[in-house]
Amino acid sequence: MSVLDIRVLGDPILREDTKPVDEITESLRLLARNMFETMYLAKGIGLAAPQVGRSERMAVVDVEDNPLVIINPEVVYTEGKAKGEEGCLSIPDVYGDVERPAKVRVRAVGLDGKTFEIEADGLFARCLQHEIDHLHVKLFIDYLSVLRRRSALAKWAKEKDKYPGFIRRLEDDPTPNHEHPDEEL
Ligand code: K1U
Ligand code: ZN
Repeated sequence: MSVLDIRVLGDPILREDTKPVDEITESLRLLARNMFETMYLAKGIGLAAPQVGRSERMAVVDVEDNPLVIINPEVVYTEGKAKGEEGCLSIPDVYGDVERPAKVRVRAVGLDGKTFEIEADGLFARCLQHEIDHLHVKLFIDYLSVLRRRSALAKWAKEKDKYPGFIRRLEDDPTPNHEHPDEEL
Protein backbone atom coordinates (compact mmCIF):
# COMPACT_ATOMS: atom_id res chain seq x y z
CA MET A 1 0.00 0.00 0.00
CA SER A 2 1.10 3.59 -0.50
CA VAL A 3 0.40 6.94 1.06
CA LEU A 4 -0.80 9.34 -1.63
CA ASP A 5 -0.17 13.07 -1.90
CA ILE A 6 -3.23 15.19 -1.13
CA ARG A 7 -4.12 18.01 -3.52
CA VAL A 8 -4.95 21.28 -1.79
CA LEU A 9 -7.15 24.25 -2.65
CA GLY A 10 -5.86 25.85 -5.84
CA ASP A 11 -5.22 22.55 -7.62
CA PRO A 12 -7.64 22.57 -10.58
CA ILE A 13 -8.55 18.89 -10.07
CA LEU A 14 -10.62 19.84 -7.01
CA ARG A 15 -12.86 21.87 -9.33
CA GLU A 16 -13.19 19.24 -12.09
CA ASP A 17 -16.15 16.86 -12.18
CA THR A 18 -15.43 13.16 -11.72
CA LYS A 19 -16.15 10.35 -14.17
CA PRO A 20 -18.62 7.60 -13.21
CA VAL A 21 -16.92 4.26 -12.60
CA ASP A 22 -18.18 1.59 -15.01
CA GLU A 23 -15.95 -1.33 -14.00
CA ILE A 24 -14.50 -2.43 -10.68
CA THR A 25 -10.90 -3.27 -11.52
CA GLU A 26 -7.93 -4.36 -9.42
CA SER A 27 -6.46 -0.88 -9.90
CA LEU A 28 -9.64 0.69 -8.44
CA ARG A 29 -9.36 -1.65 -5.42
CA LEU A 30 -5.74 -0.62 -4.96
CA LEU A 31 -6.73 3.05 -5.20
CA ALA A 32 -9.35 2.51 -2.47
CA ARG A 33 -6.77 0.79 -0.20
CA ASN A 34 -4.27 3.61 -0.76
CA MET A 35 -6.97 6.21 -0.09
CA PHE A 36 -7.80 4.57 3.25
CA GLU A 37 -4.13 4.50 4.21
CA THR A 38 -3.78 8.18 3.25
CA MET A 39 -6.97 9.20 5.07
CA TYR A 40 -5.95 7.42 8.29
CA LEU A 41 -2.48 8.98 8.23
CA ALA A 42 -4.02 12.42 7.72
CA LYS A 43 -6.47 11.73 10.59
CA GLY A 44 -9.46 12.32 8.36
CA ILE A 45 -12.86 10.65 8.33
CA GLY A 46 -13.27 10.78 4.56
CA LEU A 47 -11.33 11.22 1.33
CA ALA A 48 -12.53 11.60 -2.25
CA ALA A 49 -10.61 10.60 -5.39
CA PRO A 50 -10.00 14.18 -6.67
CA GLN A 51 -8.22 14.92 -3.39
CA VAL A 52 -5.53 12.45 -4.44
CA GLY A 53 -5.45 13.67 -8.03
CA ARG A 54 -7.83 11.08 -9.49
CA SER A 55 -11.01 11.53 -11.50
CA GLU A 56 -12.85 8.31 -10.59
CA ARG A 57 -16.22 8.92 -8.89
CA MET A 58 -15.22 7.20 -5.66
CA ALA A 59 -14.65 8.15 -2.03
CA VAL A 60 -13.78 6.39 1.21
CA VAL A 61 -15.20 7.24 4.62
CA ASP A 62 -14.67 5.91 8.12
CA VAL A 63 -16.76 7.37 10.90
CA GLU A 64 -16.58 5.47 14.20
CA ASP A 65 -14.69 2.48 12.84
CA ASN A 66 -17.01 1.76 9.91
CA PRO A 67 -14.85 1.86 6.78
CA LEU A 68 -16.95 2.32 3.66
CA VAL A 69 -16.12 2.68 -0.04
CA ILE A 70 -18.71 4.58 -2.09
CA ILE A 71 -18.57 4.37 -5.87
CA ASN A 72 -20.90 6.52 -8.03
CA PRO A 73 -22.74 7.67 -4.88
CA GLU A 74 -25.99 9.65 -5.01
CA VAL A 75 -28.06 11.21 -2.25
CA VAL A 76 -31.56 9.81 -2.81
CA TYR A 77 -33.37 11.21 0.23
CA THR A 78 -32.75 13.95 2.78
CA GLU A 79 -34.48 15.01 5.96
CA GLY A 80 -34.11 18.04 8.24
CA LYS A 81 -31.28 20.51 8.59
CA ALA A 82 -28.25 20.58 10.88
CA LYS A 83 -25.34 22.94 11.32
CA GLY A 84 -21.91 21.54 12.16
CA GLU A 85 -18.22 22.27 11.89
CA GLU A 86 -16.32 20.96 8.89
CA GLY A 87 -12.71 20.78 7.91
CA CYS A 88 -11.15 19.47 4.72
CA LEU A 89 -7.93 17.56 4.19
CA SER A 90 -7.48 19.71 1.05
CA ILE A 91 -7.77 22.98 3.01
CA PRO A 92 -5.69 22.21 6.13
CA ASP A 93 -6.28 24.36 9.21
CA VAL A 94 -9.40 26.04 7.85
CA TYR A 95 -12.75 25.22 9.48
CA GLY A 96 -16.29 26.51 9.20
CA ASP A 97 -19.88 25.78 10.18
CA VAL A 98 -21.99 24.36 7.36
CA GLU A 99 -25.73 23.75 7.29
CA ARG A 100 -26.70 20.53 5.52
CA PRO A 101 -29.53 17.98 5.58
CA ALA A 102 -29.41 16.24 8.98
CA LYS A 103 -30.25 12.81 7.64
CA VAL A 104 -29.51 11.28 4.25
CA ARG A 105 -30.04 8.10 2.31
CA VAL A 106 -27.18 7.41 -0.10
CA ARG A 107 -27.18 4.91 -2.95
CA ALA A 108 -23.76 3.73 -4.11
CA VAL A 109 -21.86 0.80 -5.55
CA GLY A 110 -19.39 -1.10 -3.38
CA LEU A 111 -16.07 -2.67 -4.39
CA ASP A 112 -17.98 -5.95 -4.88
CA GLY A 113 -19.89 -4.25 -7.73
CA LYS A 114 -23.19 -4.41 -5.85
CA THR A 115 -25.46 -1.38 -5.40
CA PHE A 116 -26.41 -0.65 -1.80
CA GLU A 117 -28.26 2.05 0.12
CA ILE A 118 -27.25 3.42 3.47
CA GLU A 119 -28.99 5.80 5.88
CA ALA A 120 -26.93 8.17 7.95
CA ASP A 121 -27.29 10.99 10.42
CA GLY A 122 -24.92 13.05 12.58
CA LEU A 123 -21.25 13.20 11.56
CA PHE A 124 -21.63 10.21 9.25
CA ALA A 125 -24.31 12.03 7.20
CA ARG A 126 -22.19 15.18 7.12
CA CYS A 127 -19.11 13.27 5.99
CA LEU A 128 -20.98 11.42 3.22
CA GLN A 129 -22.34 14.70 1.88
CA HIS A 130 -18.91 16.38 2.10
CA GLU A 131 -17.34 13.52 0.10
CA ILE A 132 -20.13 13.40 -2.49
CA ASP A 133 -19.69 17.16 -2.92
CA HIS A 134 -15.96 16.59 -3.64
CA LEU A 135 -16.99 14.27 -6.48
CA HIS A 136 -18.97 17.16 -8.01
CA VAL A 137 -16.48 20.05 -7.58
CA LYS A 138 -18.06 21.47 -4.44
CA LEU A 139 -16.07 22.35 -1.30
CA PHE A 140 -17.38 23.19 2.17
CA ILE A 141 -16.16 26.80 1.87
CA ASP A 142 -18.68 27.26 -0.98
CA TYR A 143 -21.48 27.06 1.62
CA LEU A 144 -20.10 29.80 3.88
CA SER A 145 -21.54 33.31 3.91
CA VAL A 146 -19.59 35.92 1.95
CA LEU A 147 -17.92 37.20 5.12
CA ARG A 148 -17.03 33.79 6.53
CA ARG A 149 -15.79 32.60 3.16
CA ARG A 150 -13.60 35.70 2.89
CA SER A 151 -12.21 34.98 6.34
CA ALA A 152 -11.61 31.31 5.42
CA LEU A 153 -9.78 32.32 2.25
CA ALA A 154 -7.69 34.86 4.18
CA LYS A 155 -6.66 32.08 6.57
CA TRP A 156 -5.87 29.83 3.60
CA ALA A 157 -3.79 32.59 1.97
CA LYS A 158 -1.49 32.40 5.01
CA GLU A 159 -1.33 28.58 4.88
CA LYS A 160 -1.07 27.81 1.18
CA ASP A 161 2.63 28.52 0.75
CA LYS A 162 3.32 25.45 2.89
CA TYR A 163 2.04 23.37 -0.05
CA PRO A 164 4.17 24.10 -3.16
CA GLY A 165 2.49 22.92 -6.34
CA PHE A 166 -0.77 22.55 -4.35
CA ILE A 167 0.53 19.25 -2.99
CA ARG A 168 0.27 18.17 0.64
CA ARG A 169 2.92 15.51 1.19
CA LEU A 170 1.96 13.72 4.38
CA GLU A 171 5.52 12.58 5.07
CA ASP A 172 6.53 16.21 5.67
CA ASP A 173 3.13 17.52 6.73
CA PRO A 174 3.26 20.87 8.53
CA THR A 175 -0.01 20.07 10.40
CA PRO A 176 0.69 16.71 12.08
CA ASN A 177 -1.76 17.08 14.94
CA HIS A 178 -4.79 18.40 13.07
CA GLU A 179 -5.95 20.15 16.23
CA HIS A 180 -9.15 22.07 16.01
CA PRO A 181 -8.63 25.80 15.65
CA ASP A 182 -8.91 28.31 18.43
CA GLU A 183 -10.90 30.64 16.22
CA GLU A 184 -14.18 29.81 14.47
CA LEU A 185 -14.97 31.15 11.04
O1 K1U B 1 -12.91 15.09 2.58
C1 K1U B 1 -12.17 15.54 3.44
O2 K1U B 1 -11.54 16.56 3.24
C2 K1U B 1 -12.08 14.85 4.76
C3 K1U B 1 -12.77 15.60 5.86
C4 K1U B 1 -14.18 15.09 6.02
C5 K1U B 1 -15.08 15.82 6.95
C6 K1U B 1 -14.67 16.37 8.15
C7 K1U B 1 -15.59 17.01 8.96
C8 K1U B 1 -16.88 17.10 8.61
C9 K1U B 1 -17.27 16.57 7.42
C10 K1U B 1 -16.38 15.92 6.59
C11 K1U B 1 -11.98 15.37 7.14
O3 K1U B 1 -11.89 14.31 7.63
S1 K1U B 1 -11.16 16.73 7.79
C12 K1U B 1 -10.62 16.18 9.38
C13 K1U B 1 -11.58 16.68 10.38
O4 K1U B 1 -11.81 17.86 10.41
C14 K1U B 1 -12.28 15.80 11.31
C15 K1U B 1 -11.75 14.63 11.70
C16 K1U B 1 -12.45 13.84 12.58
C17 K1U B 1 -13.68 14.24 13.07
C18 K1U B 1 -14.21 15.44 12.66
C19 K1U B 1 -13.50 16.24 11.80
ZN1 ZN C 1 -12.83 17.79 1.99
